[in-house]
Amino acid sequence: MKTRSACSVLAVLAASCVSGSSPTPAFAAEARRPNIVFIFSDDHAYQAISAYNDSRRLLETPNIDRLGREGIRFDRCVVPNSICGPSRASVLTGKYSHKNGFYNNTNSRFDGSQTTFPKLLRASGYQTAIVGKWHLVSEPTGFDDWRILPGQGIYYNPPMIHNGKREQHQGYTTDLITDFSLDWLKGRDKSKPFLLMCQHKAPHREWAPALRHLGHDGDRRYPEPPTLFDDYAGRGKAEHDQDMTIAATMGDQDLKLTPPPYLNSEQRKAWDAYYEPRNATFRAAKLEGRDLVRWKYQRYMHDYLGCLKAVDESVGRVLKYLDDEGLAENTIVVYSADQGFYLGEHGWFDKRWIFEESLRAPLLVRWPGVAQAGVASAKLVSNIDFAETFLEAAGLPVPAEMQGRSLLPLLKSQTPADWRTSFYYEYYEYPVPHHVRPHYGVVTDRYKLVHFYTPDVNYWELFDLKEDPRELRSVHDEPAYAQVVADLKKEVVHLRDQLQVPAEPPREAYGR
Ligand code: SGN
Ligand code: CA
Repeated sequence: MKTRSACSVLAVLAASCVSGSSPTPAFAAEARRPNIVFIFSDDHAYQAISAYNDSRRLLETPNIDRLGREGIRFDRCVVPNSICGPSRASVLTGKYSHKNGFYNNTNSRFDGSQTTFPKLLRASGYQTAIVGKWHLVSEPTGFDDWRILPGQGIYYNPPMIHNGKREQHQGYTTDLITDFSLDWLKGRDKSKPFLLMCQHKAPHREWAPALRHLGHDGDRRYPEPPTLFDDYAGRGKAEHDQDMTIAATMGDQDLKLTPPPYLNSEQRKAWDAYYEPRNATFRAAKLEGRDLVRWKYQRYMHDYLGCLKAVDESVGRVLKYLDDEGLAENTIVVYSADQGFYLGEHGWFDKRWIFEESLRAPLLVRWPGVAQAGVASAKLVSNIDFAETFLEAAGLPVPAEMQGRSLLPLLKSQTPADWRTSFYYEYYEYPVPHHVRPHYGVVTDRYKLVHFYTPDVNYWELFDLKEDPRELRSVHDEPAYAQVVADLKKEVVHLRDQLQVPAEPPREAYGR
């Protein structure tokens, strides 16, 4: 229940926690408040988690899958704005981009004075830390300890910023983020509950795997998605006009035809030993047309999935630590990513669209004794719900300004009768980097209504996921769907009103 304004919640909690050493009466039984380990990767497509049973079976992820076996797998966790920073801002604030002010990755800056769930947990006596990818421009607030990658971060030998101080590290970034996360856990004050946000850079573009994972697939030939050569017929100009295809947009560094600049000489040797002979074969073959796209797709999959091998190992190391320390029972472990990602569907990589592969993030939640084990939920949930879920789990009131809903009843398989059946989506960043036109729309179990509205391109589309799960044909203008269109247009208006979406986004929402 949303009871008080954010400010008053913070004020009450801060006032009751000033002494620091002795717990407040309300939270005297600290041992019973659950710890929270939030593992968040960047651009991890659900298609690349074996627990999600994608028909291509691209990768085995035994450690992430364990969370699904011992907890809940959410099959329709959608994001409000499918790119990195905006998604992270929504996780922290429980609010849409138009409310937290972080719209895009080109000119937004997170206002760290806002209420966030880590701040509220911390004020109530939790120890809080974030390690890894942050990507919100301003410095983190609400954490006792933060160690982040500057900007996007790099895959090897990354600089990091530790509580404001720049450090230089050697090694593979996913491993380092895991090491620092475990170090923090080991050094924490064991009398307090904790929140650890372990946030990977991987498997973000340019998909550079750990050296030990080069060749992880034994030169396997990956199944292609049925829409690898999509011609975008049945959809409008926005879909035709994007700049995110494997065919045209992927560059030499993405494809490892040129090595990344950040490797040291020893790393470079191992890198070249894997890529050089394969690149030579590729160059000699002088591939063109579809054969070239096919080669790029295979290289992309080797690299993207290779990155995920290390992410899955990281999850394994964290779970082992919780097991070894006897913490697993009283710790909520969440695995999710900032959005979905295209693995060749529609010929694409990247994200941004309201369409399924980019809209849906993976979400697995384990909370022994509370969350049902081995259950899959098809309910419409969102990362906008995370903040409220964690606050409720910690026994804290939820600020009225938050726009999600706690997932606690769903974890217990007690879905409230009035659980949401529609979700509002809005994407802004345009025209760079991928020329995906701004759009907003509404998503339900079965339908998706979307409006592209730039002056040069202005049209609505409707997709019927039951008849057309791959979203290849807009049925917006088909008479048989007139009633659905009318109902969903009403629903968009209703949701925009409820969420207080301004009639027009501010100019800066689109970025540069
Ligand atoms: C960022 C974006 C990617 C995008 C590149 C474009 N990630 O890394 O989606 O491909 O920029 O690079 S995000 O974290 O901002 O969402 S560029 O070289 O084409 O400009
Ligand atoms: Ca991302």
